[in-house]
Amino acid sequence: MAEVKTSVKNCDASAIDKTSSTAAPKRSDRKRFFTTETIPRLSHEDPRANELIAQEKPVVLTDTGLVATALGWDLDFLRINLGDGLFSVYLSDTDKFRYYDEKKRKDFGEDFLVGLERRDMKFPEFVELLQNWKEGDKRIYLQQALTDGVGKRIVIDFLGFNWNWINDQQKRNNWGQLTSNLLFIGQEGNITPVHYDEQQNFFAQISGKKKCTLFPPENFESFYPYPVHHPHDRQSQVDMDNPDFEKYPKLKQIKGYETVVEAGDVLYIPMYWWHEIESLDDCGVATSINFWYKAGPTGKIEYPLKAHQKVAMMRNIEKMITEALNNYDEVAPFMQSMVLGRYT
Ligand code: QVN
Ligand code: ZN
Repeated sequence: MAEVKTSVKNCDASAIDKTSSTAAPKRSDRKRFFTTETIPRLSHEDPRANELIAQEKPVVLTDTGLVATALGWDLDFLRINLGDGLFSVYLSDTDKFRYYDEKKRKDFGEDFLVGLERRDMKFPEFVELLQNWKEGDKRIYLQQALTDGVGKRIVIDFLGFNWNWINDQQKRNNWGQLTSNLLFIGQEGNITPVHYDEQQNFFAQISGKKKCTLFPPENFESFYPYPVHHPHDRQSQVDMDNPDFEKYPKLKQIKGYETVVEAGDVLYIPMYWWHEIESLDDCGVATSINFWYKAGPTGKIEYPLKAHQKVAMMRNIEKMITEALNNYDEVAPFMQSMVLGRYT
C-alpha cells in the first residue's frame, strides 16, 4: 500500500504521492455554521457582470487583465524592484488579523488589548521572516499602499494595469475617486475577520488563493458590529470559529456568498458588504491588490431605504450622540433610555 503523507504541507511536486490525498493543495477545513451560495464567475464582457456590479452584488471577473502586468510579482521580483522604503507588516499571535484604528485606540483608552502588532520594515526583512517562519512564530501579513517610493519596474507594471476597464466601471457606476491601491502579501492560513468597508472594492488576486466569504448589508444586526467609536469599528464582535449564539442569537440567520479567487481573478466587493478573507494553503504567499473607490454622489432617495443606507444613517446618528455626550461611558445608557420600553 502506498505510504500516505502526514505532513500538512509538501510543496515539492516531485515528492507528492499521486495516490494520496495530499496531491491537491490543502484547502481550508474550517467548520462553518452557515450555508453559502457560490459567487458567479463571469467574463467581463458578459452583460450579466455589469448588471451585478450595477446592482451592487458580488461577482468574480475572470478575464479583466486588470493586474496582468503584476502576475510576475513573486517575492524575488518584489525584493529587487519594490525599492528600499519601509513597509507595514502586521504580526499576529493567532491566525486572525483583526485590525484596529490606531487613532480610535488612543481615544478609547481603557485596557484595550490587541493581539496584533504593526512593525515597519524593509521588504527583504519581511521576506526573511517569511522564509524562516516556523509553527509557533507570529504570523505575518504585509499591507502597503502602492504609491510613491516603489521602484521603476513596479511603476511601469502599475501603469500597465487595465485602467481602461476599471475607469469605465468607475464612470458607468458613478463612483467617486479611486482612494487607494493596497498591496497585501499574506501567509497561507491568515484570516482577515469579517468586517465591512465604506468603499467600493475591486479586489485583484496576483498569486495564491483566497477564500472570500461575503454577506449582504442586511446582516448588520446578525454580526453585532463594535460601536462606531471603538478601535474595531466596522468589524463584527463575533468569533466566526467559535460562535456564541447565546450572546449573538441573530448570528444563526446569516447566509453567505463565497468564492476562491486565484491569480488573475477580480472580485467585486460591494460597499457595506460584510467579508471574511482567508488565505488558503497553495504552496506560497497570497498576494492581492485592492482598488478602493469612494461612493458616488447620493442620487434621488427612494423609499423604503436600502439596508446599506440605514447602516450609513446609524453610523452618523451614533457619531452625533457620541460627540454630543463627549463621554463613551454615557453612550449605551443614553441609547437605552431612548428605546427601552418606548420602542421595544
Ligand atoms: C491586511 C491591514 C479586504 C481584504 C483583506 C485585507 C486585509 C486588510 C479589503 C485581505 C489588512 C493587512 C494589514 C489590513 O478586506 O477590503 O480589500 O485579507 O485580503
Ligand atoms: Zn475589507
